[in-house]
Formats: sequence, C-alpha cells, structure tokens
Amino acid sequence: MKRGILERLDAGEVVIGDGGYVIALERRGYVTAGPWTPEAAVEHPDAVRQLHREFMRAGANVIQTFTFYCSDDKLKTGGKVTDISANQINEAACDLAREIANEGGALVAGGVSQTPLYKDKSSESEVKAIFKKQLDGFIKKDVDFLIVEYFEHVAEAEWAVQVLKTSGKPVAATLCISPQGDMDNVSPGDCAVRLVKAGAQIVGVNCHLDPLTCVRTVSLMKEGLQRAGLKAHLMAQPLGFHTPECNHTGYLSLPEFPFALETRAMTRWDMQKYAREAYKVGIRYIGGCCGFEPYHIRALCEELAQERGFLPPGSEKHGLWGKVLLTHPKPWVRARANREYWENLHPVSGRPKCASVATPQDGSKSIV
Ligand code: CBH
Ligand code: ZN
Repeated sequence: MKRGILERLDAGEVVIGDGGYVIALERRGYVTAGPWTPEAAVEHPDAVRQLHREFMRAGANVIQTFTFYCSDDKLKTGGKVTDISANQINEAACDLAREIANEGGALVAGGVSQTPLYKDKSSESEVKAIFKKQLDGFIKKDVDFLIVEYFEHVAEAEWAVQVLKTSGKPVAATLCISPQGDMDNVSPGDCAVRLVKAGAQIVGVNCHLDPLTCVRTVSLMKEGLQRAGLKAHLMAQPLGFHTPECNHTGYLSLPEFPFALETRAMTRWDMQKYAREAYKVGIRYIGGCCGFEPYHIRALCEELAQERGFLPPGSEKHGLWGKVLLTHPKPWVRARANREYWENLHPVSGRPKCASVATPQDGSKSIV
C-alpha cells in the first residue's frame, strides 16, 4: 500500500513536490498566456503526461493534477479560452496525474486555486460552491490528498480549506504571499494560524517570489504557529526565478513577466541552496512553482540525497557536483568537475545592458 502524505511527513520524511505546469506548458505551446487555464489536460494530454513524467523521474513524490484556475467562472473570463467544461478538464487532469503517479509510486494531489468570483465580492456560499464542484471531481477520481494553492487572500483560502476538509482527505494550503503578508495585510504568522484552524494539516507558500524569500515567509508562518501553540507541517513551492526586488504582488509586477523571465532563471545550484535552507528551517514538503523545470526538482533531490537515502534517476548523467565532466576532452572544462567551482560561480547574463534588478510595475504603492 502506498503511504499517504501525512504518514510520510509525520515520520519526518522529506516530500519532494513537482514543478510549474502552466508556465512550462505555455513555453512549449500548449497553454494560453494570460488566462493560464489547464484545458491542455483535454486538448494535449500527451504534453501534460510528459511533464508529469519528467517531474516524477526527477524525483517528485507528488504529482499535482493539472487543474490550476480550473473553475467555470475562471474559464469564462478573459475571452473564454475553451468550450470544455471545468468538470471535464478536472476529471481528465486527475486521470493523467493518476496514470503517471502510478508508474512511480507518487501521490496524486488535487489542486484548487483562487477564483475570480472572490475578487468580484461574491458571497461565501457562491465561492464555496466553486470549490465544492472541484472537490466532487477529486473525490470521484479518488486523489490522495488536496492542495489549496495560489491564494492572495487568506480569507478565501480559509473557505477553500473548509470545503476541501469535508472530504476527510489531508489538506495542504499554500498562499502566494510575501514576508509582508497577504493582500489584506494579514501577517504570514496569522495566515498560518487561520489556515490550520480552518483545517489544513500542511501550510506554506507557493509561487510569486523566489525560493529564499518564500523560505523566509514560511519561517514567519512557523513562528506564528508556535506562538499560537499550533502544529502543522510546512511546505514551500516557490518560483524558479530570482525576484529580489519584488514586493507583495510578486513576479506579476516584473517588466519581464511572463515572456522574458529567462535571465532570472535559477540554476540547479541555486536550487540546492534553496533545498538546504528550506530543510534547515523545518520545511519538509519542498517543491516548486512557475519556472521550476524537472532538472530543478532533480537538484532538490540531489541536495537532500543524504536525508532521503537515494538519488533520482538522471543524476548519474552529470554526477555529484558535475563529476561526470571529468570525461570532457577540454582540460578547462574538466576543471569544473567539483563543488567549489559551481558553488562559487556567479553566472553572468551575457547581456551588456542587463541590470540586476528592475522597477516593479504593480501600479500600487509598495507596502514594504
Ligand atoms: O501550473 C502550476 O504549476 C500550478 N500548480 C501553479 C500555477 S501558479 C500560476 C500563476 C499565474 C499567474 C497569473 O494569474 O497571471
Ligand atoms: Zn506559480
């Protein structure tokens, strides 16, 4: 029998999440930029399968259903990207995730995200009905656990947690917030307390900001829980991009979002630092969001190989800290086959006019 998410975390194990789907699949030509909805689960199932498979091969223990923004209200906004119903997409996405997860003993997590309805100031019952509809699909397809992800307002995430927990399945909740807190200025510590009180067993952050910033936010959540005498597992699924200048609106405010983020991409060595820092502060569910490609997930697994007791397949292709480069014909490349080299490297952009930070364009005053 496959062990569940809580069994693994309660035993103190590291659980590695998967990476970003909408951004990766947009780049590959399967997702529409802007709406970022997951109709590709029906339209291009092989593209979704392939990305699931690569994340799992890189070492992910969890495959998230490709159901981001998959509610009927969201599918209707922004020029109606598809005629396929949210239900149909959700169910197809569950089948794809299950098919691939079963190839490698991974867990399937059904994901729900924030709704346009909430921003339109719809009532609690209307917003909750959206989550309930998604949940019904997840129960029908028997996902292993549930993830509430990408919520800017803890108040909406609480509603999602309250609905999902009625299933009896474990619930993880990650907000896309900064160390300053959510969009209503609720601090990370208070957000965590509210999510746990709503019924989440795992709490943390996802998307919007770079890994080390997200680790800081999750640490603040942890402190809040400690102050309140509450316990929960901690989770981080940050961006795979460097965003040092961003404030609470995250990478959406960067001039490069979403089509020119490449210069900000994290390297595999950056990811190893992230995995270590996350581990040090007690985060045990460690994954990624937008910008995380399979090799980034592999890097997390490599950094935590000692703790987990194994390396993911594919690691042997480069070896520990690039050891396989010793086979290179050029002596100066062979000289890079070690940790010191990669750990101390400051990669350049190759663009003479490339500045290190930009001015965020979020149209509002920073709350920092
Ligand atoms: O696709 C995924 O990996 C999901 N698990 C999370 C997506 S976070 C996407 C952010 C979209 C931003 C926007 O609304 O512009
Ligand atoms: Zn994201």
